[in-house]
Amino acid sequence: MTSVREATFDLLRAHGMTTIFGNPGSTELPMLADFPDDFTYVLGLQELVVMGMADGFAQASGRPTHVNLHTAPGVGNAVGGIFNAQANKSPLVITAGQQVRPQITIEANLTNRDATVGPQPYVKWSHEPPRAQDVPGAIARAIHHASLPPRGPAFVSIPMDDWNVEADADRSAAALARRVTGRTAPDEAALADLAERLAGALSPVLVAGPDIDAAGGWHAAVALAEKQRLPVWASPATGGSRLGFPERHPNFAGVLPPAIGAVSETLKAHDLVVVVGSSVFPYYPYIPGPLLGETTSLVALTSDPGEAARAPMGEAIVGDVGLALERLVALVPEATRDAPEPRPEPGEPPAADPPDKLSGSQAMAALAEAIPEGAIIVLESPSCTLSLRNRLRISTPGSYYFCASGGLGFGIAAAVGVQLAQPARPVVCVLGEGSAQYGITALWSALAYKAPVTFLILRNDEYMILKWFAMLEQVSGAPGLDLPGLDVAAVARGYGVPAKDVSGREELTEALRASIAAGDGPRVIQVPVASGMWLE
Ligand SMILES: Cc1ncc(C[n+]2csc(CCOP(=O)(O)OP(=O)(O)O)c2C)c(N)n1
Repeated sequence: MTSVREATFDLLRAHGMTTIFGNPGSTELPMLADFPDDFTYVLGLQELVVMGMADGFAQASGRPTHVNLHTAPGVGNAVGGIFNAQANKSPLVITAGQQVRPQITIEANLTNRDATVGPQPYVKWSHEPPRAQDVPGAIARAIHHASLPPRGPAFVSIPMDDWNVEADADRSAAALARRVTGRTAPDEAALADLAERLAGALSPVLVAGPDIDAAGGWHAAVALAEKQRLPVWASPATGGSRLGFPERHPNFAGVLPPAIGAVSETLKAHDLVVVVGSSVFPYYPYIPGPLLGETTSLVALTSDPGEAARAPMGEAIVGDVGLALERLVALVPEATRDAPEPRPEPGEPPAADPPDKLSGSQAMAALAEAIPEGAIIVLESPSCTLSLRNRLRISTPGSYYFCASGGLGFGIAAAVGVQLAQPARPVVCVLGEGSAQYGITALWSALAYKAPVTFLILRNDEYMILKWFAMLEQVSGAPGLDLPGLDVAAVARGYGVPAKDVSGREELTEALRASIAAGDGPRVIQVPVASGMWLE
């Protein structure tokens, strides 16, 4: 007899999903019994970091990834991470344990009441199979939901007495054999019209978003910008989970500001804005203004019908952004307009005043000096986000991950997942000491699974970005914005992770170089930085 558990592992194996991220409880043990040798279980010590590790792994591998959570309290802890994974368009297949079927109606201990409601509305599909024999088919369906555009998490709740039931051989075999693809080409006539409008525009501009990277459209985006001589802005950093365009390219103009008024102001000199692979736009904070300049029109190319529908202005063409870009490159003529002026190189970083600590910009300059070609950055440092983008000018695909929802607790965990998916590439995770706390337990997983991530902690003793928001929102006297005495290096040592405190710029550069070169396990480098928002 084949059990539901065996049929499910066969299904996961057939989809190459042999790495499971989880935190187990009594309701998951029947699934984990006789765990197959060809599978790897990556233990996270709290469900938010389980989600973050799987999110990083899914994005950096490009594959659907299985997360196994404990029943209601585990799912509850994970909800912030599910929200993040949805914003990051991460294809996660989340399963959670549930009471045995005979005890759900009487609500025995650990019953996940209304199990499918908990993760809503942050999953694409939420289900508890009506029969044990439906478990493999339900997981297959979750894999397809998670993988189809827009990618995102799907959820299946599984009663713990289902795993040893005899599988329905026919249904399991049929589910295992199915393949579903969703790479759809956009409407040819709409693309041809856009190509014509691009060629005829006086001053068109491209806005490159994260889905270009996820869709493998990076080279086509470069080809389009070069052929049409387009200046290229990155979509606002707030929603920029990945980079859609090389930031050292001469056509690259910078990162769009995230507020309504500032976006339209920045783009107002252009008569045509083509947004690719981004929502229009991940606005935050609210700074009112016109959505676009009076003479500007906008066309968005997106694989996400939701993004197309909810944009407040402009037109949208739905389809795979990689295919759309390749087709547009073929359709547009070589432009004769002047190529855009390249951005100046970043200058000397501004110092702090008084200069008793490094400024965030100086810390980012040290990182830019130390970072080798091909390294991957995972970023969760709100006051240094723009400085990092400006100084590192990352120019290879798949080299930058940031949480598009703004939910903290992604950074450390995602860096571990990214490193496990990309073992040959150095990973550096840049964190504010406040952000680091939400996912701090992932340091244990980094060590346990020998993920040689360099964690750079920028210690400014505060929630700097919230002080900046307080200024913007004209809020004074808010409590809870200072973090005195928070020593992440000491906490890291408690998890067994080697940690070093540094202070000067050269010392920081050297420590980063040494840690990246060592490559034998995670290391933490902590540097005090002065208070401030570091933009350059
Ligand atoms: C889960 C979650 N809780 C709270 C917040 C609100 N929040 C946004 S930024 C921030 C502070 C980050 O502090 P730190 O990492 O030290 O960076 P800094 O702003 O000092 O650069 C907080 C608490 C959030 N974004 N996500």
